[in-house]
Amino acid sequence: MTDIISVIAPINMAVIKYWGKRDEKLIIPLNDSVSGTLDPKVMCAKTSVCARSAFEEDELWLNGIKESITSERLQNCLKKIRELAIEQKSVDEEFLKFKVHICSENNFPTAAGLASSAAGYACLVTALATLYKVKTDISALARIGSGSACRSVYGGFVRWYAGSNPDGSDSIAKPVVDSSHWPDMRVLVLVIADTKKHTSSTKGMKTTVETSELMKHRIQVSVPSRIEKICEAIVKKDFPTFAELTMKDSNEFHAVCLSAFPPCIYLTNTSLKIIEMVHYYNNICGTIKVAYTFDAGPNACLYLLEEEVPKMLSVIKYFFPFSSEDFIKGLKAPPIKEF
Ligand code: 2P0
Repeated sequence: MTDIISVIAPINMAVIKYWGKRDEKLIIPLNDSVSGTLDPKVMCAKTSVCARSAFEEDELWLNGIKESITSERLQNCLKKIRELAIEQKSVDEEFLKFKVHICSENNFPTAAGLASSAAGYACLVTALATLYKVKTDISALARIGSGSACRSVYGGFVRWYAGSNPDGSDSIAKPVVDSSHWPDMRVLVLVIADTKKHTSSTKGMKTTVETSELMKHRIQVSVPSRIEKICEAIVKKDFPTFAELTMKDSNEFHAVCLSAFPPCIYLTNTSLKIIEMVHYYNNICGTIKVAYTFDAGPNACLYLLEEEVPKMLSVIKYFFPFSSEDFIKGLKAPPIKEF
């Protein structure tokens, strides 16, 4: 039997965005958020961990390249899991002295607004918790690594509760519905740029919280008014309501980013053209058939039902006749499935 634990975790695409923390260190958000988890077979992170007496140091490899393991977030995750293992006496004392080697890779662009840290940390903490045999809420552990990672530990649609406890103990993710609930839901990811974004989400949200006048309205009024409605729309499989709320939240999130000083600009001209294209299509259909949403990057994520996929692909090819294979490749995103 091998002593290597390997885990895969999918990315998630928020439909009500997380943006802004009430506690930077514990990664506790200012607002609840909701996301759909994608099929891990196509866009996922894979992490393997192993602890052995022969290892001299904790070490980390990311996409085949040796990286420093000193990142505060990574250290916090390791520390927390080892503390839980001591508390729960889940492994023997000898094992706790072993150093750990971590190998993680993504099969999609890293840090280009495609939730790579979410999948990465969801994987990492699940693998480490398995290695150290600890029993705990995995979403809370993942949150310590990267906020949105807590939503990637469940399939289907997931809600991350901001919670109100100062220690973040109630800031956890829970499924809204599992992946079998809406079987014809599809996600198309349009890869516009696979380069690293210039303002990280962590930095961007800090600047926004500190400087944006519009942020207060988003946290106090807009998000609370949308969150229950979108969960209800998901439960009822009410696509037009779901889609309208998704687009409005994406638009507001980017407006809020633009109102930061200096502004956080994530959308490009191509992103804006996609927004126009979707509204053009929905207008022709006479009802909302497709929803766009953009994270902290230019890549578009389209939520739509399976019957719309061929029609939407034709429209995309009409609007973007010179789109490269890479752009098209992104269109083959799978249905949301259980992770
Ligand atoms: C989300 N994003 O809800 C939002 C929408 C980006 C835009 O969660 O500082 O990488 O690690 O908690 O989780 C990206 O933020 O930031 C994100 P940290 P994270 O998906």
